[in-house]
Amino acid sequence: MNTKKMGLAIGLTSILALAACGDNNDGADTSNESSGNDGSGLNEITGIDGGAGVMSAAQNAIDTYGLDLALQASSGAAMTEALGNAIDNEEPIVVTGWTPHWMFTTYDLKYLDDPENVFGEEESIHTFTRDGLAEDAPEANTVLDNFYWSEDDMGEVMLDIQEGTDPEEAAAKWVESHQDQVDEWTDGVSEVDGDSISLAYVSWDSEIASTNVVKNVLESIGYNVEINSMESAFMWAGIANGEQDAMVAGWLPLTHQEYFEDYEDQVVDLGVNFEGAKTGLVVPEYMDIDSIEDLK
Ligand code: PBE
Repeated sequence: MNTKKMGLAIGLTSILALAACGDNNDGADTSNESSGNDGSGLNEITGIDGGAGVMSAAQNAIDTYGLDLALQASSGAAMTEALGNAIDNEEPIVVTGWTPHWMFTTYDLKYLDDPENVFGEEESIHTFTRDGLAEDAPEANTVLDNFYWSEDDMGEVMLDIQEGTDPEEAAAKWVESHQDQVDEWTDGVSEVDGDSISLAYVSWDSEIASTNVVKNVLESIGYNVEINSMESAFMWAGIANGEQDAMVAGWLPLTHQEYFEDYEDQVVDLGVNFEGAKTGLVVPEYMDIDSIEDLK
């Protein structure tokens, strides 16, 4: 109720502001839908799945900056498709984005400045296991603990998948061409004989890449690995209640802060597998705005 009223009030304010602009504009009647890429024709932020941390952060941004924009939930795939279509037509668009992501390689994009720091600073991606995995599957636990890679590494797998390679195959290709690095993850680990292990993940492009690589490496030491795609809330709950063995998709300190606080005592944090991750509102370079404040 309150947010709606506030939205209406902000909507009216911007109409009044536009009217005022018009007066000073030598009579030029520029519709706010037309020309230019200053974001004035936008009425929504193109989001991803509702359970993603970047979606709560985007809603926070709308509230904090008083934006008259609706947050549209969809999926990672639908978001990148909308982004690609907008770019083909040089239309304005703002999406919930994150790094690492192939979209920054494929398109000219920029993060909007976030002076209120709603999206936080750089983050790390952590590996988590269920309680007891270290005792039940020490070999897998060691590999999971050792798993660590860079933005270039993940980028290679992500881009390959984006260009049409099957995720399992892209992961296998990467493992094959980075055998030295993978050998460090499996160093001193003995082989197992078809033991089962499950990895939970969410179908975000970054996590499709990392989860498939870890699956490949665990298979190479004899595990029978099942990867299970689900919503973030189920991923965290699954590790906490022991239904899932592990995941490599915990974004901290901010993006998954709420999930982490809920399950901190029921999960095992094996530490960082990726540094320099980031989330924020992302727009094409051709847009004439630089800050979230410019979306007002
Ligand atoms: N992401 C990608 C996730 C974490 C990984 C940024 C979309 C999220 O927002 O929860």
